[in-house]
Amino acid sequence: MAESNFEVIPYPEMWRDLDMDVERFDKSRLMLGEVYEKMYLTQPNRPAKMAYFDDMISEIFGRRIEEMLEVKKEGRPVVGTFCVYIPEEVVVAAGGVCVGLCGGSQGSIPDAEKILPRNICPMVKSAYGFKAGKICPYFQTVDFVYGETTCDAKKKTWEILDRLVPTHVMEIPQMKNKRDKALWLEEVKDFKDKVEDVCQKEITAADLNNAIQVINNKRKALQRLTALRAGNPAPISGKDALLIEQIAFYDEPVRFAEKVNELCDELEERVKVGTGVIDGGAPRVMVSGTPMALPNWKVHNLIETAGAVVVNEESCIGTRYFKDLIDESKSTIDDQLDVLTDRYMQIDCSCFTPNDDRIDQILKEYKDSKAQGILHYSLQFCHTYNIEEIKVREMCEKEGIPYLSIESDYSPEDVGQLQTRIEAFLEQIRG
Ligand code: BJ8
Repeated sequence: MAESNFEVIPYPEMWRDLDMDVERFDKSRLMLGEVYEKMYLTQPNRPAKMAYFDDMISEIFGRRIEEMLEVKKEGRPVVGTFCVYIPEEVVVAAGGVCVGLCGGSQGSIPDAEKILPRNICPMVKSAYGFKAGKICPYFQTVDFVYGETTCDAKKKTWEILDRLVPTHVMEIPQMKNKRDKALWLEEVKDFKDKVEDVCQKEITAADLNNAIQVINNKRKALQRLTALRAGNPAPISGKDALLIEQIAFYDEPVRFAEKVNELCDELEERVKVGTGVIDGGAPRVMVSGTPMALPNWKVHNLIETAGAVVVNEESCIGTRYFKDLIDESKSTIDDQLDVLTDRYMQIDCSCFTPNDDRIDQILKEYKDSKAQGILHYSLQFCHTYNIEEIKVREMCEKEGIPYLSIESDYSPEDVGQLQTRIEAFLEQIRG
């Protein structure tokens, strides 16, 4: 195999200016480059248009941060988030950047465990640890963080995180009745006020309408990508699709949509002529459950290394983020916020009760993606997903869908055991 020149580019001076632990962070940079090269660049028959997304990873700690610093210099807001409930349209309407913060790596967990309990969700610990250890340039760049009250681990951690970076919290309702929507609408209005406050600019109806279109276009591009993955043989690997979904949370949205659409043009051609990344007879798996923040590629890598392909992610990194759009026809701020709130209320996170729409949605996506089995993935200590898993399993039993449920964290310790279970699951599909 030809030697690859892949590198995650270092920006030590900029990191120093951002008050980061440069020496330590540089080790993570090297590690990310090695893992990426091994997991991504060795995949056979990748679409040529993945080059843009490879470049995004190589510039993940540099160019995009520079762009965000430019935005800040101009007095526009840079807001960090951890949940797809935070309405990014409002930030974009203010000319700002909404960025999903890091929370998918084992490397930052020891920093968090110096203060947080060990037995909470790894995503929460990882995110907190990135800030505490000063090892995430995104965390060091944001004006403030917007958290939410989706789960106990998150909502209590925001109080502690606020000591390190200004952290505001939106109250997410836990049910979907009329009064819950009314509460959520008030929260969205407060969020808009806060963003306006930071940038000292009033968001107009024209601003918000434009932002709604920008983010709708991003979501439409991701919907198009998802639909193409139904092709057999699969025109793109699940790992590559997951990577694109992860990049959606930090790339500039107009450019990102354009690049995803260019990739989709290539995939359309592939589907037409029957070119795939894997043989058409390979097992097709849908992954459902908790989100996988970058660089959490563990489960997809295990599935695809075992000779199968992932064809859909029913999670907040996947379809839950982009399946719903906002009505673009409204011309007043009040009406726009109303339809925006409607769209966000459709997100079927397991923090809601009841949440049976999610079970119907999983079955729909299973059929649409032409999957042959469902792997339910839950992060350790995520009570809502772990318990909702019961209903997902029951639905799969009723529908005769091959099913595997796994609970995992970011450490490599359970890789051997997961591999054995995934191989047995794939045998069941093949059988
Ligand atoms: S809308 S899924 S992004 S909350 S996995 S931190 S719930 S203990 S991530 Fe999520 Fe918003 Fe819901 Fe989506 Fe808590 Fe569970 Fe951890 Fe979670």
